[in-house]
Amino acid sequence: GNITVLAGGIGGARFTRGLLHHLSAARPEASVTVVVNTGDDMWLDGLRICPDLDTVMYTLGGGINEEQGWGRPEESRRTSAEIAAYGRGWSWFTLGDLDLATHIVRTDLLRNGSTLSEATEVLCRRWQPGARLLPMSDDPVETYARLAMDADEHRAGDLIHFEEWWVRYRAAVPVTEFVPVGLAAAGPAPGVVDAVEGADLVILPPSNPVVSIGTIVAVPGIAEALRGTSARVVGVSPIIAGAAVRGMADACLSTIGVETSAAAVGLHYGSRKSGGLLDAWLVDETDAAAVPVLEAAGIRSAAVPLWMRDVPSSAAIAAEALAIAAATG
Ligand code: GDP
Ligand code: FO1
Ligand code: CA
Repeated sequence: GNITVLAGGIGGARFTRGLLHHLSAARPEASVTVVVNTGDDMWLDGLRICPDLDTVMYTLGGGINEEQGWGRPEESRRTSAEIAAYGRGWSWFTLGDLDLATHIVRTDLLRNGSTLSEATEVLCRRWQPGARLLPMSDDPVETYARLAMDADEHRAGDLIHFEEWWVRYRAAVPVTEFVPVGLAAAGPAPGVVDAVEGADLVILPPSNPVVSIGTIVAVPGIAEALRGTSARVVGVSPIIAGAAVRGMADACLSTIGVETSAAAVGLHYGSRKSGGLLDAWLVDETDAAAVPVLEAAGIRSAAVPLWMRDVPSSAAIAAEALAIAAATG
C-alpha cells in the first residue's frame, strides 16, 4: 500500500530509512511518500538552505554524515572559512563544501522559476532516496523564535531565525514563542494532501513535535487532511524516559507548555476520536506506564524499544508501527 510519513530532519530521516529497509523484505510493493518540514529553511550567503529536506535526502540516499546526523561525510570547510574571512555569513553555522553544491543547485533552480517541489525532485534524481520526497509547502515558511532575554546583539522580544536559536544558542536562551513566518498564507505542496488522504497508513515518526511535526500540521489544509483520511495515523514518540533522545526538543516543548514525556506529547497530538491527529502512539519500553494513560484518552498505545541505534533497530520500530496500525480498528 501507500505509506506517508510526515518528517523533520534526523528523527524523521532515520525512521524512514528503517521503514524502507523493513518494507524491502516484508512488503516490496509498498510505496513511501515523505512530507518534509521546511520551516527550518533560510537564505544564507545568497543560498536557499533546506536542512530537513537535505537530511532526509542524504540519509535515504546514502550520503549522510552519520556522526553529525546532517551534512555530508568527509567534508571540507574551506568555502565557509573564506566567507567568514569576509565577515559575512553565520560563523557558527557550517556549510560544508560538498553540501554547498546542493544549495547552489537548488538556488539556481529556484531562481530560474522552479518550485521547491521541482527543485527537490531534481536533487533526488541524483540521490535516489527510494521514497518520494515532498516539501510540506512550496511557499516559503520560516520559523522564528522570540527571545525572552538579551543575547549578543539581540534584545529581549526580538525574533531570531530558529536555526540561530538552535545552532548558535543550542536552544539554551529562553524563548517565549515560535513564530512560523509565512505559514498562514502557505498551502500544502502539490501531492501532499493526496498523499495523506490517499494513504493506507500515515506515520508521524519520532520528529520534533513542535518545530518539525507541529509546523507541518499547521500548514493550512494538512491537519484537515489528517483528520479526514481513512488511513490509520500512527505516531512514534521522540521522547524516551522524559528526555529528548538527541537534540534539545525539550526546550521546544517547554516553550509551548507541553511536558517532556511520551504521554504528554501523545496527548498533545490528541486522539482522532476527539478531533486530534492520532489513532495509535508507540512509546519506549521504559515508558510503559504511559500506555494506559493514552488508551484512556482514546489512543491505542504500546511500549516497544524506540532507540534508533542503527538501521535494523530503526526497521524494528517501523515494523511495530505497521503492527499497531493493523491492530487498530
Ligand atoms: P531535526 O529536524 O534534525 O531536529 O530532526 P527531527 O525533527 O526529525 O527529529 C528530532 C527528534 O528526534 C529529537 O528531538 C529526538 O527527540 C528524536 N530522536 C532522535 N533520535 C531518536 C531515537 O533514536 N529514538 C527516538 N524515539 N527518538 C529520537
Ligand atoms: N547543525 C548544527 O548544529 N551546526 C551546524 O553548523 C549545522 C549546519 C547545517 C548545514 C546544513 C544543514 O542542512 C543542516 C545543518 N545543521 C547544523 C543541522 C540542522 O540545521 C539542525 O540540527 C536542525 O534543523 C534542527 O532542527
Ligand atoms: Ca529541523
